[in-house]
Amino acid sequence: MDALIVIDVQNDFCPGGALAVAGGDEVVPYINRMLPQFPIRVFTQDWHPAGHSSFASSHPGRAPFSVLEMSYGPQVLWPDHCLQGSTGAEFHAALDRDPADLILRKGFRREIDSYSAFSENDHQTPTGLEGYLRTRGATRLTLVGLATDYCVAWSALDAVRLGFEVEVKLSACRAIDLDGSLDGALEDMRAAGVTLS
Ligand code: VGL
Ligand code: ZN
Repeated sequence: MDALIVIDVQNDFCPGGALAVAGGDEVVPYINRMLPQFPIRVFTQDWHPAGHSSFASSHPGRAPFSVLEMSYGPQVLWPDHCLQGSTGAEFHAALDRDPADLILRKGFRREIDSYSAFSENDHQTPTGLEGYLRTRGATRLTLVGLATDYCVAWSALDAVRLGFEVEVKLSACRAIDLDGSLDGALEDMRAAGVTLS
């Protein structure tokens, strides 16, 4: 069975948001049209507490978009974004949210980031999404949303590792593209067996 996974289509990743992705809002009409075609629909929501360790503001002297070595590996430090309960954390107003079967929040632990919808950035702590999708009978996943080179790519790579058949619809994704991160992510996804369409 097919599932559509809509990654982080939230105000802060759209133009005017705290971590705006160029053209982020352009994916919305495309995703709205795709939703009715899938029997299983999951939305993810980046959902950080104040003082989250992925925020540059939590590390005095550190600039946004610099990289800090954490216990679990290198972590990009971001501008404050997707604060729990904030307008920036809400889904884009034009995104049809009623069709969502499950809304999965991630990145809610202060000390660790979670790009992937399946596991936190230590690649060990599960979010529970694998169990949800398996018990619903999902075998094939289509991923769309923001951002191509971070949360979409990390989710796609985890999904392949977990044995799902994975397609990323690039026309319904937009990238942050920090220092070649988009090319790197596309290459990693291709090498892992993700279908890019
Ligand atoms: C994301 C950076 C920080 C994403 C989330 O949704 O791709 N990127 N938090
Ligand atoms: Zn985040």
